[in-house]
Amino acid sequence: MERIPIIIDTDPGIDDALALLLALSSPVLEVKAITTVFGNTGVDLTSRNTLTVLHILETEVNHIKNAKPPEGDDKKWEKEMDTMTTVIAKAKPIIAIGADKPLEARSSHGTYYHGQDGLGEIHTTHPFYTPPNWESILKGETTSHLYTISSRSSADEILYQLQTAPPLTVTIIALGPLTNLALAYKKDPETFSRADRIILLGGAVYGQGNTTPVAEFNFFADPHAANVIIGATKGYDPNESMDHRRKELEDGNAIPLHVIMIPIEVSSKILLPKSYVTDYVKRRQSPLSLFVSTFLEHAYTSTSSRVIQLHDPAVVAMLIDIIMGRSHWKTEFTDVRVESEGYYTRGMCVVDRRPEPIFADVETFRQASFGIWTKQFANNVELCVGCEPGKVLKDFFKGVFNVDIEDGLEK
Ligand SMILES: [Ca+2]
Repeated sequence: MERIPIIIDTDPGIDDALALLLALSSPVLEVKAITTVFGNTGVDLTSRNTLTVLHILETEVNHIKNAKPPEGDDKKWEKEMDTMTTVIAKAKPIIAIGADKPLEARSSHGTYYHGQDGLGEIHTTHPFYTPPNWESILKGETTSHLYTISSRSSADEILYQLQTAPPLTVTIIALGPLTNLALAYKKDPETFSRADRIILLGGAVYGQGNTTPVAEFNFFADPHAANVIIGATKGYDPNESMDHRRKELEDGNAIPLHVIMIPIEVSSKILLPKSYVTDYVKRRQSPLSLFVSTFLEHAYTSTSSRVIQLHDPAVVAMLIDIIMGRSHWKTEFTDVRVESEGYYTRGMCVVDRRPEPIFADVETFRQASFGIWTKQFANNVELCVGCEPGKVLKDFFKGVFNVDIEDGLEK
């Protein structure tokens, strides 16, 4: 099967690290670039965590190659190991370092959950996981055979990747504040709209936020950037043919973005129980499983909970499901607006759920509210409204750890 090229914009981050592992292990995805951004912690540390994940994967591949297969299962084991090691070894993505602060808002980090270093203080408690020379690697002074450090910023690297790939072929996976994407879009909307689609984790649309009563972390962290990207869906028509969209791009026009948005109400239903980490992950005693169970321990402890929510891996899982033709997700095109100016409502998503007014001239009625709720300003986001959490969890375990669980339950 041909692999789908993707750019992952990310702020690792505990669940970002899990999402990266799922993407890099997938035989249907080709990770062209990983672009880092501030968010869960500062961008220097989210970049260090990105390198750390890639180094651990290499250690894991070497471990697998030298390991003995379980008795009586040689052939199946060999095939699965061969697939996994080939996919990971092939990756060699470009890594670019991006924005360290939001476009306009005051900076805010998610260290209350992710730890000061973004990975549950793993670099302090287990310093052998930290790639040696990570600072000189990020400065481009030391090279690595696992990845290439870009001389461009994240925003410029996103534009470069989109410019050099055929139009409407690259999917952007956005797992952090949308600052890099917004900078790229504002700089060159024609090139940015060559992305096939953007799938993002962000926003609280139906219920409560996880950072304020009404805002999810990524949208809160940079509400203006969220506004830029969600606002760029204005006029998106899901029924428009790819040929027509391609023609518009060839004529040098920017086209409305196809944004698929997974809000926190959906991702928070995908729960990873602590007992699964103990039973399926830690027990394997491989470099990757020990690394993952170490930073997850911090997440369970900091929340005093027996489950954690798999927000960011949901985005990667959804793309894999789309490619595989699985229907674990339900979406609806919706006019979502993002509050960027509010004091108490920064990063809040607003959807007009009122029934259609009874006036004969609805647009004139809507003009009364400064005209901002008229059709002219309507965004068109493909909003995720539900998923099958057990199936997503099952695919996550199979993809990252090659472990079979049955629809979220032990097999
Ligand atoms: Ca994230």
